Amino acid sequence: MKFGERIKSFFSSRNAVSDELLDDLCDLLIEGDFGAAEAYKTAELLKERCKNENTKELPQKLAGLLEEELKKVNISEQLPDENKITVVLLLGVNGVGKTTTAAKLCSFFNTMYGKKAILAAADTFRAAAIDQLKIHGQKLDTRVIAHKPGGDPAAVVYDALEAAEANGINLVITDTAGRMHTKSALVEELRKIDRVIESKAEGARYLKYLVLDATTGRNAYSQAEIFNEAVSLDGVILTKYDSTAKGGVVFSLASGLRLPVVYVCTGEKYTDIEIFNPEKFTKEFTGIE
Ligand SMILES: Nc1nc2c(ncn2[C@@H]2O[C@H](COP(=O)(O)OP(=O)(O)OP(=O)(O)O)[C@@H](O)[C@H]2O)c(=O)[nH]1
Ligand SMILES: [Mg+2]
Repeated sequence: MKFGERIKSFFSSRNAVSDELLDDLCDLLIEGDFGAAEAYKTAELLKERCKNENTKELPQKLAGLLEEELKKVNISEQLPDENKITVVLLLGVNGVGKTTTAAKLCSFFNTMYGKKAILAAADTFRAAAIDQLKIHGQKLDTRVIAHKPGGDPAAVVYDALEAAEANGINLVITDTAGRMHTKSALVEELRKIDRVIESKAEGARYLKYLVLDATTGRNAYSQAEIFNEAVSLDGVILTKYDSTAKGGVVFSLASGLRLPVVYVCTGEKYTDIEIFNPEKFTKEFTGIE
């Protein structure tokens, strides 16, 4: 059952607003991957906004509250810029979908904005990762800049920026190695990539996105906390939202870390990516048609 169905049937089985209802709602939100503090805050706000005892309006009111929270984190500055180079750096733990997302973004920008990209294979850790990106590059008719396995990821990014400049391409999408949050190595490597981008593509629209697997629930929030502290993220790309993912973590990312979800991926095809839509997402989460 989709989580929205759960919220919907929760409200339809209750007929009066009470403290008990709000407590139960709090528990349900936590089950839906909310953090305890946000679930409590949401239930409290909902209580304040309930002027009468009628439960009919509750789903809409809850959706309104949640949507407001999401709209506090703005993504208008996150789309590729016409006048300057855009560099997208994809980060995250193993297997969340970084490489697939790099290819999807490449295809998305091309379809939506007619933009050609260069893909940078800065996951030099696994030999297969380089080939995986090259195959995407062939399918998408997109150039992939790669070095040998074990090479310096920052050098790959440097070469990708050079190639972009030389070919008049103003979009570079960078895949990176999956890593658990072993902080020091992560910070060191990313700092080096950062320095390269900042000196080589001065004034670029530089977007650091954490790729999060929606099915990992609250664990996704901990990953965001750690990566954000280490490298100050611009946003999140939520993958695998096509399966049993509940999605409540998206609201915590917004209210707890002020991090917007920028794209949502719902499958393995290149077209299974869209710009995050707070209204649509909230409706799905709360089961409102
Ligand atoms: N259903 C579904 N599968 C996805 C999605 N995104 C990626 N995948 C699958 O998840 C698996 C891992 O994807 P990758 O792109 O290789 O993940 P990665 O983060 O690059 O992995 P590492 O490089 O090993 O860290 C693949 O089988 C993808 O097809 C998605 O949005 N939905
Ligand atoms: Mg990968």
